[in-house]
Parts: sequence; structure tokens; C-alpha cells
Amino acid sequence: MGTSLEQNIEQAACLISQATLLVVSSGAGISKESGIPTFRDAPTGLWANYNPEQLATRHGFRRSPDLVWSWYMMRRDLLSEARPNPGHYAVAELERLLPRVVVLTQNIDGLHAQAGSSDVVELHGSIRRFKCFDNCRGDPTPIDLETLEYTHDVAPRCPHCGVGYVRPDVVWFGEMLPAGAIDRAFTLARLCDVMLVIGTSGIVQPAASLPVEAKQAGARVVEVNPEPGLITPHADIFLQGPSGEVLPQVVAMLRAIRGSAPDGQNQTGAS
Ligand code: BV8
Ligand code: ZN
Repeated sequence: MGTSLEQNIEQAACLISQATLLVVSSGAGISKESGIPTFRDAPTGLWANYNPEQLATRHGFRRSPDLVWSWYMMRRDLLSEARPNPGHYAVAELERLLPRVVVLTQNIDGLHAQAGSSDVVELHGSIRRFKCFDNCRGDPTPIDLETLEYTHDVAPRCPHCGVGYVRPDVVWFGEMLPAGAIDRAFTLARLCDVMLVIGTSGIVQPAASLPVEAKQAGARVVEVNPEPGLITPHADIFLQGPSGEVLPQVVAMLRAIRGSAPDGQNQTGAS
């Protein structure tokens, strides 16, 4: 008879309460309850006949700049109505309950920061930033979309060089992750006592290797996901359920444990 979700949540909260460095590793699933479709949700509308791996590539963009541009404009519009959900707020709350929390996210939606998380590593960039496809003034050549005349249907040209297209400052398939981000992510994965993996299918590399690295370096791994996947075999504790429901319960349990901790328990901050 498997232990119930409540027992697993209590076990996870107990584990997390002892962490001097908690690393949260999140994927598209944590933003699902904010109304942002995940990559596994089949694309709808104009893009129904494409899969993200075709659209989120340099090749895809070069071949059909307007199609890829409009896909990002649609996703950016979705974001303008999206708000962080209880899962994002619970992650932000962890910072107030633990000595040190760092969030490594594959998401480009900026919702962790919006919910109050203060140390977020955006492994795959951000849909809120744009740059010149040709990096005409260095990599990246930032472009402020608000200074441009543009439509959702036609990819605009870079205002600096007039030749390169404007593109989102995200990491496409086949592109390197920002050096600083990936180095810091793996360093933190190897340093953390606990890694909390939320809402990721564990398919996309190198992000999917972070929990494996953490485990190999001696960390304990807690996974939150409505369904088991590639990460689950590496998890010490698997909390099966939507993160918007499960994470607030973990935080409530953690508050109870902290509340009962002896006064003045030293909060050693990790480096
Ligand atoms: C690189 C930004 C190397 C853009 C993204 C074979 C052929 C070709 C390439 C490769 C290959 N094998 C490996 C590769 C490399 C490739 C890769 O991993 N491909 C995969 C498809 C096999 N990786 C790369 O190309 C990376 N770069 O390797 O460069 C290199 C070396 C030398 C020189 C040059 C380059 C770059 C990868 C980054 C791609 N960019 N995003 C954009 O967003 O538009 S990836 C994008 O997809 C996301 O960022 C995320 O990483 C990924 C989606 O994964 P998830 O976040 O996990 O989301 P997913 O939809 O898959 O799953 C959702 C999960 O949520 C599910 O588990 C579900 O159960 C759960 N869920 C649902 N509801 C909830 C929930 N969870 C909680 N609560 C809920 N309510
Ligand atoms: Zn340019």
C-alpha cells in the first residue's frame, strides 16, 4: 500500500526544512495553472501542424520568420493576461522559510520573478526580451520592442542594422544556453542539499540533467508532477499532483515544522 500524498508531503517538508541550500528546478508544468500551455500540450491554431521543436529553432525561424514570430507574439499575448499561480507563490515563500533558495527555470514567462522569487536563473532566456537575429552589435544586441512599429504577423527588422530580423531572446533547440546560466546551474545542482523539481517532463537537455547531477553529488530530490516521467526514477520523494495544489501544502507543512523549531535556530546562509 503506497504511502499517501499527505505522508509524502510531510516527508518532503521535513527534508526541505533541513536544507541550507534548496535549488528549485522548474519547467512548463508550474505555469500550466496560470493558463500557459505546456510544450506537451499540442499547439493549437496556426501552429497546430508544427511541433515546438520545429518552431523554436534558428532553422525554423529562417525558413518561416513570420510564422515563428507570430507564435511568439501569441505566446507573449497569453502572458499579458497570465498571473503567477499558487505554485509560483509557494516557491517564492520558500525563500522566507529557508536560508538559501535558488530557482533554475526552463520557462521563459518570467512568472517566478513576478511571484517574488529573488534569485531566478532563466536557463532558456525570456520572451520578454528581444534581440537582433544577426547580433549586429554583439551577442546579444538587445532591441526594445516598444520603440518599434511592428505587427503580430510580420517579423520586424532590427532597428540597428535594418537587415537582421528581431527575434525573442530565448534559447532555441540547437543553440547553446547562456554560459553564465548553465555554469551556475550545474554548480548549484552539485552544491544543494535538496533539489525540488517541479513540472518538467525531463526531456530537454542539458536542463534535464540537473536533478541527476544533484543526486550524484549527494542531494535528495523531490519531484512535483501530476504524472511520473523521466525525472521520477531519480526522485527520493514523488509528490503526485498539480504544483498549484501540492506546493502550498508543502509550504504550510514547512511553516508548521519551522514554527515548532527551537527559537533562534541559526539560519546559516550558504555561499
Ligand atoms: C543544446 C525556449 C547544444 C524556447 C526551450 C537530438 C536532436 C536534436 C537536438 C537534440 C537531440 N538530443 C538532444 C538534443 C539537444 C536538445 C534537446 O534536448 N532536444 C530534446 C527535444 C531531445 N537541446 C538543445 O538543443 C539545447 N541546446 O543542447 O545545445 C549545443 C552544443 C554545441 C553547440 C550548439 C549547441 C537547447 C534546449 C532549449 C530549447 N528551448 N525553450 C521557447 O520556449 O520557445 S525548451 C522548452 O521545452 C522549455 O524551455 C522546456 O525546456 C522544454 C519543455 O519541457 P518542460 O518544461 O518539461 O515542459 P513539457 O511540456 O515537456 O512538460 C510539462 C510537464 O509539466 C509534464 O511533465 C507534465 O506532466 C507537467 N505538468 C502538467 N501540468 C502540471 C504539471 N506539473 C505541475 N503542475 C501541473 N499543473
Ligand atoms: Zn541588427
